[in-house]
Amino acid sequence: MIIGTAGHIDHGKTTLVRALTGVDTDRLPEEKARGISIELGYAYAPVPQGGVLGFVDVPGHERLVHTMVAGACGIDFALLTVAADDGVMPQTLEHLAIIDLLGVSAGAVALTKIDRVASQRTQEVTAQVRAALAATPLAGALVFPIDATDTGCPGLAALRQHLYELATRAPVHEANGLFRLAVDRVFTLPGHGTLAAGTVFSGQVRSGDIVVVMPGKLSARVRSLHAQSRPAEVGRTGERCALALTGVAKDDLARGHWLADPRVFIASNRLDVRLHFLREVDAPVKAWSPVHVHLGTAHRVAHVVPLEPVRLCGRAPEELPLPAEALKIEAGGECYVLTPDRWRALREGALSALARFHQEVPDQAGPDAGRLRRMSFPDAPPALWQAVLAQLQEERRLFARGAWLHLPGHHVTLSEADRALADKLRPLILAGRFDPPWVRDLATTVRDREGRVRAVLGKLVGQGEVYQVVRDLYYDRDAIAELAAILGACHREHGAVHAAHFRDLVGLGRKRAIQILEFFDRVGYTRRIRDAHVLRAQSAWPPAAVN
Ligand SMILES: Nc1nc2c(ncn2[C@@H]2O[C@H](COP(=O)(O)OP(=O)(O)OP(=O)(O)O)[C@@H](O)[C@H]2O)c(=O)[nH]1
Ligand SMILES: [Mg+2]
Repeated sequence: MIIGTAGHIDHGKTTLVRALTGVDTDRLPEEKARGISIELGYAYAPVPQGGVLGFVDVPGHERLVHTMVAGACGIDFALLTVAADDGVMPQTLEHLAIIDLLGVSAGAVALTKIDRVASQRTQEVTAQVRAALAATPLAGALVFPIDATDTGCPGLAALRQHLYELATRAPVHEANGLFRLAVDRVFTLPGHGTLAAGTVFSGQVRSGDIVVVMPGKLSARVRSLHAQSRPAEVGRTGERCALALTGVAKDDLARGHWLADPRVFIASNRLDVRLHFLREVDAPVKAWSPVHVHLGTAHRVAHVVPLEPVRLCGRAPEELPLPAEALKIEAGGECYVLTPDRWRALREGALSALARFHQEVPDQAGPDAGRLRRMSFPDAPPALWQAVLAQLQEERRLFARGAWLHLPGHHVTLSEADRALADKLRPLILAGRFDPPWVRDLATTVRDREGRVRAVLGKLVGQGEVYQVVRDLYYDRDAIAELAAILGACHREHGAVHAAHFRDLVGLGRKRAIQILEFFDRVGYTRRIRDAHVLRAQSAWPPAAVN
């Protein structure tokens, strides 16, 4: 679990982290001299039940809010620190708002410096803090009265125990998705070369992996890594990691860069965002208003171009002209506004990914729409992707055969020997109807190698003659059409299709019934909603390629 401090300057954040971990995170001579934090500080403490508490200590100075945001961007838990003498102060509220905007919904409050005030004041400030938290996701956070200079203070022991308990119960981050880490610190160590540290936002990284430095596209190899301050083979989502890199120098990297799987990012100087205004915001946001953008650990100055009227706390919306060249694409009930460059990049990207696919697997008819999207623009909204493919089809630069997309001129050819084998296989598969033989059994019957049977069936998939429901299990197109009709009728009668019902209708085992339903989801005929499958709007069999 990564815990980030938050709170007004001088309220005891660094002192508290030192009391909890034994580490003084104010390392710079300037920090020592001025008695304030300037840079982000990092400290770790083992949890007795296993695991590690990671702390990111942020500065409270009002001019260092950008540093605070960089530190807070990867945290799971906010430790809001309020000094009992001062009470709630401007950066208490500002940091709280930032935590809220970052979506951090877990936290606790350390009410420090209780040794300096009478107990009545402690109660007063507790009430102030409760009021400040009331409208935020931290409303239920526990408040721990603490003297952070006294390591034997009972409130400190209670806070530590609370953090241990939360850390052992904290949900494990899903480590799926492509790797990306927001760099917040770059340094060198003798014998290790350049090191970059930060929180892993998604995926995982191992030593030996190639990562790119974005923006910029420099490649680096991960020589070794530390996760949560310990040597590790793999670093996962939610962990703070330091990567020792070869192929880049210290000056190639800085806070604000991402280290990522080479497929994650396309650098851009434009960004679509949904603006959420804090209650206190009173400044009008107009076309081309300058703003500070904090994204991960990066901080940039940018201009806003509102794409719809901006509503500010009940005031009448202001109207905004779009740039003259902006394209409006209506798809799937949404309106997407794109620059012509972006639209062109989506179209050309689809075509070049398809060309690559044909080159790599010439024996296959082509990918389906979802796969092509994942290969080229995994983040593109499916509805927008549908519009891209529809236009390419209209222009006859892309064609669909069943669910498979292909470029003009691409077709899968069957040799005479392939066709002879196909003519033996198809009747066997057709005879199996809803429970056809597996590749292994087919190979035995026709006395040929499994690999060859698989290859020829793959080509028949491309011709739309058979469908692969799961690996090594192919259904004849007539059987699939029959199953699609049963599914359609069941959906019309009940409004949704459940596995148990479908199993009874087709007379198969539960596992196979589910495999067939998942096949129909995959090819876009149906869509899964919790444990039911529903027909997509205007679904017909065979499905249109664009889904
Ligand atoms: N008496 C007393 N002093 C405290 C307590 N907590 C912090 N201090 C003192 O308050 C001063 C500021 O503490 P820091 O921990 O540096 O405060 P900070 O919130 O990290 O400050 P910035 O990082 O600059 O925002 C130091 O002199 C601490 O010794 C406390 O609970 N009791
Ligand atoms: Mg500090």
